[in-house]
Amino acid sequence: EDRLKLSYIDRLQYAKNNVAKDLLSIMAKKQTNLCVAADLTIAADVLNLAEQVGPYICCLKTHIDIIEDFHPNFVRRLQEIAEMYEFILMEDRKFADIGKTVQMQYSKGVFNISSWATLVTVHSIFGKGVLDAISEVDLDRRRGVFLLAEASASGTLIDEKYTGETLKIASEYDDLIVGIVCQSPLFRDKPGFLQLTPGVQVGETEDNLGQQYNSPEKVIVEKGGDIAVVGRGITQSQDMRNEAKKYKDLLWAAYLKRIS
Ligand code: 5IU
Repeated sequence: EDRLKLSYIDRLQYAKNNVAKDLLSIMAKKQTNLCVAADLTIAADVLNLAEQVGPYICCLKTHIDIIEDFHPNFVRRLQEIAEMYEFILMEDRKFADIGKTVQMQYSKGVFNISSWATLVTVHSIFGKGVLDAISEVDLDRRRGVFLLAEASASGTLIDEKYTGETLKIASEYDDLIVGIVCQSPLFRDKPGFLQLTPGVQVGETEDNLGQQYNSPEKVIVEKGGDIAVVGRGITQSQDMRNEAKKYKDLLWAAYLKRIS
């Protein structure tokens, strides 16, 4: 089966990971394949963003280590908002170290990521040990990983071999892996995995620090994205709620076009 031609709801049966199933259900129910990157540095601003875009997203992606006034109450409130609007929290931590260190970075420290982030991102550069480490922490099987196989940055050092080997690892860990972060229609034969694609903005092609953008339509129809990540396209808007709705509608229309 070609995942690019299947509806999100029809892909539920192929997903092995519980969070992947939840995510696909939410996407179908709310009719959204939009993930907002909450790259703001003040806790109250992130909460405000979450409340405004909540109705239009399937996932909110955080970088918890950029918050200047972090407090455990902040993530508790974020969890409440996520529950209220039915979206999933993803910490874009991009874990990259030996398994033991990642295990501590995941479940210890000030941020205690495993206690609130249902999804996390992981680099494949250190191999399978990292995934074993996260699996050991995830005892109740309600957590998931997006594994990085490509990057949106110009001049990324990731090559085809790295991408291919990353996909092999993902297949071996399909109970933990929810999907792949990439920029092209990889793993078309694996409908149980979701493709998360950042680098999405209307009317921009790049920033001044190496980020490269594609349009919502291109990312979903041509590049194979199942979930598009939009950061500044929404966070820098005067009306974040309205902008999120616009992106949601564009991305959903592109998805309907792709599966038709
Ligand atoms: N992000 C990327 N590109 C990647 C990966 C992650 O942009 O290849 I992997 C993250 C970085 C940022 C968000 O949090 O996605 C994109 O934000 P903007 O839409 O503001 O560029």
